[in-house]
Amino acid sequence: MAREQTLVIIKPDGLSKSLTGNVLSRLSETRLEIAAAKIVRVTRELAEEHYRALREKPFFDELIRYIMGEFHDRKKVMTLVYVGEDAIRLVRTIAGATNPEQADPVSIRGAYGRITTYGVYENVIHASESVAEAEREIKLWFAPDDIIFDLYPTKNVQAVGTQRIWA
Ligand code: 3AN
Repeated sequence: MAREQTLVIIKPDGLSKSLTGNVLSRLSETRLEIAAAKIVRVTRELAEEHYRALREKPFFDELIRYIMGEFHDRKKVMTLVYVGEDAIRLVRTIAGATNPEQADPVSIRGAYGRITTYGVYENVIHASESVAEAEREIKLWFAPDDIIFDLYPTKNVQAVGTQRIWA
């Protein structure tokens, strides 16, 4: 088994239902290590890039609005990187199947997910599905310095333009 990393997103329904603690407790059963964590306000650009493989799906627009928090009072998500042996499979097993009605009732999605009357799967968390997708997603959501390990090669570039710092 290989040491892997995987991206987890606690989606707006998870935050709105105050499930963050429960979800993190369930994920800690994996014994994986958290290497990065942050709260993010999701822009349309970020959402569309994250779900670009689903662009042609009939539920794409609703999915984008869901991850942006437009259906919830919490317009934010919590994003984490978990690292360790077999990380992708371990997290996806605890997450459960994509459809919350078909997910193992003991899984996170089975216990806390729902299908809304407008047909969106509100399934509480996202978990990367492969090594390649994990790399793409982690690089999309995190900068190298947000993560405590050097997971992928980096390069130094000269900063250009203005930067906002604490006053
Ligand atoms: P997973 O998140 O399990 O890898 P994907 O990547 O196929 O599944 O789907 C991404 C997200 O799109 C799901 N988490 C869910 O919110 C939504 N979704 C997937 N399939 C459907 C569907 N048939 N109807 C409505 N929403 C869906």
